[in-house]
Amino acid sequence: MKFYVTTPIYYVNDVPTVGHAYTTIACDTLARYHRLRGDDVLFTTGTDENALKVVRAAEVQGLPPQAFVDQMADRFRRQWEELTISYDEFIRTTEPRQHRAVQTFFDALYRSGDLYLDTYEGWYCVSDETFFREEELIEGRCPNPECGKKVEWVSEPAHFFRLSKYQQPLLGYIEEHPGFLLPEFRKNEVVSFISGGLRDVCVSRRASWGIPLPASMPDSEGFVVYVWADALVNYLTCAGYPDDSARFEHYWPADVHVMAKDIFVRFHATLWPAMLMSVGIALPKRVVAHGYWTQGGEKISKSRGGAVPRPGMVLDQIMAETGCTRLRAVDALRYHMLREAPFGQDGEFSMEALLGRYASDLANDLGNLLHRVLPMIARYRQGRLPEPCAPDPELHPAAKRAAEGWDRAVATLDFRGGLEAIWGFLAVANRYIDKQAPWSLAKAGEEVALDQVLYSAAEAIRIAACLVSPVMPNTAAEIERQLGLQAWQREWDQASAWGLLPGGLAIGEPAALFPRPELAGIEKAGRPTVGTGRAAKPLEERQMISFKEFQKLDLRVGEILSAEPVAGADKLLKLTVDIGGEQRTMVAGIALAYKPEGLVGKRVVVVANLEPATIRGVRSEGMILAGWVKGDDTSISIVSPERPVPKGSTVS
Ligand code: ME8
Repeated sequence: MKFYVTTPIYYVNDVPTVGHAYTTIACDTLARYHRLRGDDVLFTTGTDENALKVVRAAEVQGLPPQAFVDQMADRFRRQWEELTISYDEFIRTTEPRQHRAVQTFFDALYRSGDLYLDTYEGWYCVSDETFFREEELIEGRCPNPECGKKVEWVSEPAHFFRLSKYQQPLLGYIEEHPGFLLPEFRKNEVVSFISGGLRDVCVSRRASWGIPLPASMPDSEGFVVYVWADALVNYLTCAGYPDDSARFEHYWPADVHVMAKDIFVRFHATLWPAMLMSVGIALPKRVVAHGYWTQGGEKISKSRGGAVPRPGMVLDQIMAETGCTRLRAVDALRYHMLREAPFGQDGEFSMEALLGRYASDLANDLGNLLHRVLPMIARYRQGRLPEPCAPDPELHPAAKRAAEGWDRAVATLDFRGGLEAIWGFLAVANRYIDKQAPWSLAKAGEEVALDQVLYSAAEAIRIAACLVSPVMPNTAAEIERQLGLQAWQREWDQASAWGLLPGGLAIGEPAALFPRPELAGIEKAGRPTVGTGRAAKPLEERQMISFKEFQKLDLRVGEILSAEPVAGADKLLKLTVDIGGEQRTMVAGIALAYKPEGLVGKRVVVVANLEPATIRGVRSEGMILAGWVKGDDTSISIVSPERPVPKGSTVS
């Protein structure tokens, strides 16, 4: 099976943001997954360099356009390498192969009778590189809500493409191919856009920077191809068009074009399929639009002023906050972005949420699995894996469910759903270790059972590495190294298989996978590490309370009976706590440090006589105590009695 996946080719007027990184990471994940399945993958990305806004950006920098685009394309390439993007082709639209492809394509458009010369009179938004009619403008500006920039009047001879001719063929095609456009609600936008009437579009400009119209076309002198009509053809060029027809026949049509909603309706779901219909080339199998990454509700964009989150900055911050390596930070960013936003919807980008996921999902769920099991193999079995045992009746089916869950979810690019399925397996694996308590088996001298549990737990780790590898390739390789699997040939089927680890395998050198800040001993200015506590002020500076005042506090031991997220609040959990014959609802800001399911049954210390308050519509009747580094919600650690005491016991 072949699998051809594309990112948009990005404008090089500025360096990439986390928004560009997201599309590229999503496509990389698809490419890696399909390679693991043994598919022949073509994964392409690149840069869109023939735009007017690129020429203007070069002018601002005082550079000739070619020197400017060379420099910027290089920055994109380096950025993708840093994020371990495994592209097969990086195309630049200034390359000769793109010139040949675009000219061949335009020649074919002309021969199909769909190009004609006329005069364009209307508006052009340079930022969006889009032509607009007077009635489309909003208060005389670009109607795109994320742009709203001033538009320029254009009155010049231009070539038009007969888009209007394709209104019915496009609607028919969309109806007959239900999987062509995703998600469904965006497909409806496309249908209403096309049904609203299509006008012929201008596809050439009088300019010197860009790809000249083919000389074979009459009246081509002095014209270059409109940047969008040029850029879309990159998808054909990367597959071998027009020079390598065997390669082109093999890879085309693309299996999926991925992009954000900004360039979906007008360009990828309307203009592109219509142009392909015109020249008689098959349409891509699937065109998919995801939502925007926002900050403060506004789209993160290169042209927006202020601090725009760039991938490099984000990696620096993850490393500074956690003490992890750069490759681990790369994987944390990749994981967070795919897990956070439901595909198709907008997602708010926040470092706080990213670090929360780092602590709970990566350091706790994934990292702990490894760090609990490998030291026990070292300690109880001198670092050598016991012999393979029969498939564990809990772990093996759970692994299969996770792999199938990912397969199903990823077919519709539901990365979040796919990762939830995988994290379901990690929860089963962690529970397995709790339940089997290998440390107790060791104490009791139950050697056969201990062998079985250690082997099964190691298999669970091997499977986890395989499952997470499309999203976190660097972490998967590091887990395998720590297991002792150097140069392991990973395949997707191995996630559902059992017993692949050879008995007697010598496990590798352990190292913290996702170190936690408190372990890395990171000291922030004015911010002590967790555990060392805030430096105490001299006694006389502190506000003192009398013993009598202290006695007013009704502190009691409680047990958490249930925990669930509070809708619309990232940090809050709604808890039901039994404080000794009485059940209370409490809202606690601990969601970045604890998962609801891990809290049930936990003993906590509660302020039982705190005035009730309504938080996000939930009445909270008390407060649970926790230690934390002020300002760092991921550092929260609940106060729990050191030894079992009955619920309702007084704390004083
Ligand atoms: O449109 N959220 O290039 P471009 C999500 N050259 N995705 C985002 C994003 C955000 N805040 N910001 C950028 C172009 N993206 C054309 C494409 S293709 C034939 C030509 C991603 O540099 C997303 O994939 O403006 C979006 O569609 C793309 O970058 C736009 O990149």
